[in-house]
Amino acid sequence: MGSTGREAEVARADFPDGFVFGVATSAYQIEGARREGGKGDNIWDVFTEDKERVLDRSNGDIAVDHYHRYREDIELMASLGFRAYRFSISWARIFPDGLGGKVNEQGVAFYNNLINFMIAKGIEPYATLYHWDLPNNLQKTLGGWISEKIVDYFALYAEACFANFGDRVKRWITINEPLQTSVNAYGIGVFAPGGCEGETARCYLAAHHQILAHAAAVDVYRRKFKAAQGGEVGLVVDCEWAEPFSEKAEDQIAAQRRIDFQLGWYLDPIYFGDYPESMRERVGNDLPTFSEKDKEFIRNKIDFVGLNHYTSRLIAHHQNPGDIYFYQVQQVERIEKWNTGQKIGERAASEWLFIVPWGLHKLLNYIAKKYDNPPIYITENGMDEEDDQSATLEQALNDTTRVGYFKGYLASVAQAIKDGVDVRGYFAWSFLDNFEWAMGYTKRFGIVYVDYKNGLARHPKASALWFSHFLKVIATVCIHHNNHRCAV
Ligand code: PNW
Repeated sequence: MGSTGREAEVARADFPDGFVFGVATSAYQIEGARREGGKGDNIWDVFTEDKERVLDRSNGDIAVDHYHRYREDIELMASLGFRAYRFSISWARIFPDGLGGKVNEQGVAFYNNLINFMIAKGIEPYATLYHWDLPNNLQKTLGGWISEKIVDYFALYAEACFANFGDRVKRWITINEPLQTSVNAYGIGVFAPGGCEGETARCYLAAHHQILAHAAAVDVYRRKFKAAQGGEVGLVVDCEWAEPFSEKAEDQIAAQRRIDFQLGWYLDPIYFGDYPESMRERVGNDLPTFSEKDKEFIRNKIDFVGLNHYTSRLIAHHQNPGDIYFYQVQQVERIEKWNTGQKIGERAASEWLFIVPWGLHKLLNYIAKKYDNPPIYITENGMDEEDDQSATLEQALNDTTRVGYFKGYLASVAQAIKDGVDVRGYFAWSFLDNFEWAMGYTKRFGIVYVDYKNGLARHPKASALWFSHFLKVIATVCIHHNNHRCAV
């Protein structure tokens, strides 16, 4: 413990044959083409019109222009050796006003082209239905995720996607990181649509309706599509590992509570039928209740857990932490240094992101134990560097810290698999540098560099080449041994 894990060596052969390696992105962060193809505005389009919302006053109007460059992007992905791609569908391209009346055929055509091209290049599509880009009309007319009506609109949208793309897409993700939408979008308001601090109950309502919407989408899939299409539907949750700051019982309990407030908030209702007891105790009446019918409905409506994991924190009990409401109510303090003064890990560019590979190993074991070893896909894992305007291209491509990050975290995944955790795939975040939400283009999470000053040209970073080598070494070995089972 305490080691950065950067020395860890890891090989493709440490993972089972069928293990999936891919890259991930999301629509608003890469597509651009805000007003093309009949797309309606979404909440990020509108939120970013207020320049103060984003650090560099930017937006995703053009982003990295993936809408027009998807062929080049998929070709690069395939040439690097990735065999899976997690992308998201922009709701407002399918239903521009979100109401689910008539599908926008141009939007369907775009994703058909994208999916067909992917498959032609040997890349399996993993599609996310909601990665934070709610049709603005649903925000304006209903209040978005605050309204229970959103559940029906989401189910209509999900159904349209299953009907149009489900013959080729076999892995679906309903919602990306409901926690971020609840806390950062509807609670604190640093993400679209922007909430207002103080209206504390909003985040619990947004969470509640996301859980119901997820279940409604899975229900539609199971009733109408599963038999013919044979795919699977999961939910993507994000969770930092919470390492107790000390041996003290109160810190041990606080760390458990911290995980309840990230992961249990979403997975406990689905696996066990209700919110964690630790949340009920602290949040009280602000936490909505599930009716018996709801409980029955949401129970086990999940085929796999998608886990987005970036970092870990030391957690101590604190009676009254001077923090935002959401942490105050948890009575936890999030700490970055051990009591020896040593940092939990090297920091990436984002102020919340410390490099702690061993945290993923612990978190995977935690999930397996708590939820009876469900199939898990790591749907995002990665780190960012600052957009350094003074760096040469050569310097910018030499992302050795990220190579170390991937080695350490992949070794941690391999370890968890050896422990018996049912991890089936891993997706690096992100394929491309992109619009990093409230941080705009100031942070670069890509394994492929995007040259914002030179026509958005793509250049693989050292980490992309490292990954490519990692993925291809096994192919060479297999061909050499004429072993068809592991040929890629
Ligand atoms: C994820 N945090 O969000 C998202 O799914 C991506 O769209 C995003 O680009 C990526 O992580 C990197 O930020 C998170 O503050 C945003 O702990 C913030 C946090 C976690 C995840």
